[in-house]
Parts: sequence; structure tokens; C-alpha cells
Amino acid sequence: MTWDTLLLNAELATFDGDAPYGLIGHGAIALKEGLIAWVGAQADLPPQARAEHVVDLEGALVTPGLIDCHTHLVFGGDRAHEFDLRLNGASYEDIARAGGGIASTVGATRTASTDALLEQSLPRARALLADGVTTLEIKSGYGLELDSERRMLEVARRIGLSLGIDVRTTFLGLHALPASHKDRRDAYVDEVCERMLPALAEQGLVDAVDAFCENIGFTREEIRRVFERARGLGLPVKLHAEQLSDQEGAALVAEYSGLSADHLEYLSDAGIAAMAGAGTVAVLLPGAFYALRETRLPPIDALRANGVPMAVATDCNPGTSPLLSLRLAASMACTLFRLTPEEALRGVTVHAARALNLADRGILATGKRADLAVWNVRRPAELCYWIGGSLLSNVYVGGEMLELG
Ligand code: DI6
Ligand code: FE
Repeated sequence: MTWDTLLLNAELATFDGDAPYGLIGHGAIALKEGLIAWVGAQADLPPQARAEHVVDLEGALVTPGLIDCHTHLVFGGDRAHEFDLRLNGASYEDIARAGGGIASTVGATRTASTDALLEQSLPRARALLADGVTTLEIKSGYGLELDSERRMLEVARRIGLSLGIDVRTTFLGLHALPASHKDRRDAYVDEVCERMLPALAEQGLVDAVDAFCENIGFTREEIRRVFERARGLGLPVKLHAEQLSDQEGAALVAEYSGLSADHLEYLSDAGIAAMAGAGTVAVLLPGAFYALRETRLPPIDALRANGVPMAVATDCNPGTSPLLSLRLAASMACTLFRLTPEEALRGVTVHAARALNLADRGILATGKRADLAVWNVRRPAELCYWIGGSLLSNVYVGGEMLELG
């Protein structure tokens, strides 16, 4: 047999199986035609094994390429001034009700040209890639009318093509009520369900459908309508749930066999039970918890006790989580939420893959996509332990090494 690439002398954190981190010391991993062709202890390599490229990693750590399963990184402008306002005592809800918050980013996104949006957003995706991210979810939700939502999703796809990573796009039409529909909520929900979602799905721009279930967002009844429409179109759903208050959103998304419920600081026991029953992933977003100086913790012990898989993501957005490192999100999940480093790293690999409905990645195993991150450290816990810095040595996406320009 001849492989394309064979990496030798690696510490492999496979996240496959029950061993801590799925660790294989002194391991080898072979790539062929975009997939992992062999993985195991180097001593067990078949004697007839050959490869076009053989690389000695000298004991470096290899993990699956990291997966950021929740971002809003395509947007115009920034909201640094709101950071000031919040530090002076204004709450996120106060700012939103005064016409700032999401509405201000909607203005800046609508007026930016498509090229300008790409130019502003690309460096953010590049920063995530520089920290090991090879699969990235990007949501719409700052356009709130068909053409601008479309441009956001197109820019998201262009980011993937331009960087050579896999971008998954989520339609978040029910993110905020646009000013044009003040006092006409139902008309906006109609527009989302009857016009925007079908048109964008038809164009192949929608991998999943999300909504913001909150006092300052949308009600369960409104969200149910868009979930019904998504179901009719065969699209999976997920939800921003219980971020600022308990709206019983987790139970709603679980009822639709949702991929994930995200945030969850105010999640109830009933919500946890519903998620456990439906196999819905809990996506933890410690960047938003940190930036909002939230004090209420998501119910980590209860999620763990009920076997709900926990993913960790950046929530990269201009308001509540201007966070450009998934590794830092994992570190915060340990320090702020008390995940173990192994849980946090499973949260940015195998469980994040599940949150995106991607069965072909997230672990190092034969037959999975050859998406790998090679690090300048030797032990997996170091990825959560070092705060900042650049620890990435190389990434492979679909078996090809990427330039980390
Ligand atoms: N929850 C969040 O944390 C982001 N969206 C959401 O529904 C915040 C988006 C923003 O403030 O721009
Ligand atoms: Fe979000």
C-alpha cells in the first residue's frame, strides 16, 4: 500500500474510545485521498507501509482539526463603544432596548458592500484557523432582510473557499426584530418563514436554522413557526436558548430533535431532561459569559450527570463575544465552567462535530476526514493551559497541509 502522507513519532489525541483523550503515545497516522487511512502505535505499522511524504513529528501533539460550531463572524463595523457602556453599568438588554446591540450591527452590515464584508470578516476566520480551526460554522442574522441575509451567507461560503477550510452556514433570521417591522412581529416571522428561508434554502446556502429565544429576541411560538418551516424543508434546527433567562427554549429545540441548544446559563432540569432524551448537544459559550460578566453558570454537573454531550465554541460576534481563539474558549470552559481539559477538548472536536451533524470528523480514526492540527506542545492539556500564544505548528485539511499565511 502507498499512502499520500505518513506522520511518525506523534502524540495522538484521537478522542476515539474511552482512554483519556483517546491518547496514543509514539503514534503514527497515515493520510490518503483526503481521509485517514491508518492510525495507531508506530510499532504496529504494517511492515509493507509506504508513503509519498514521510514526516517525523518528533513527539509533537496531533489532534483532530478543531471545530468552532457557533460563530457570528460575518458582520460590518464593531461595537467597542458598547464595551465601555457595559463597563459603566449598562446591561446588554439596556443597550439593545435603546437601539444599540444587534440593531447597530445590522445597520453596519446592510451598508457594507459584499467585498467590504468579506474583507472585514476574513481576518477573523484567519485568526481562528491560526489557532487550529478547520471547520467553522457561521450564522447570518445581521441582515434581517432577504438580500442582506443572502450576502452574509455568501460571504461565509467565500471565507471557506478563500481559506481552504470547511464553512457551514446557519440561517438566523429570527435574531432580532428589524426596525422596519416594529409592532409588526407576525409580519416579520411570516417574511422569514415564507420568503427568506425558502429562498436561501433553494440557493443551497442553509445547512441549519437557528433563532434567538429570549425576552429581547423571539418567543417559543414564533420560533416554532420557523422550526416547522425548517422541518418541511428537511433542514436541522438549533437554538440560542436560556442565555439571559429561562424561556424553555431547550425543551422546544429538543422537541424538534435539534442539533444543539446553545448558551444555557438559565437552563432548567426539565430542559436538561429534554435535551438528554433528544440527543441535543449543549453548546457552551464561555466568551459571552465572560464578556457580559455573567455570574450564573450553566448547569454543568447536571448536564454531565444526564449524559448530555457538551461542545464549546467561540460565539465570535461583535456584541457579546469578540473572541478570536477557540483554544481560549476551551481554556475559559475549564477555568470559568469547571470542565476538565479533556471535556473542553472533546467539546471543540468530537462533540462540536456532532453539533454540526458531521459524522465524518472530530476524531482521529480510519475513514474519517484527514483534518488534523499539529501543535508545538506534547500534552493535550497544554492546549487549555496556555492562555494565548501561538501553539499551532501545521494544519491538514482533507489531507492537504494548509499555508497559515
Ligand atoms: N446571542 C448572542 O450572544 C449573540 N446573539 C445572540 O443571539 C450576540 C449578538 C450580538 O450582540 O451582536
Ligand atoms: Fe450566538
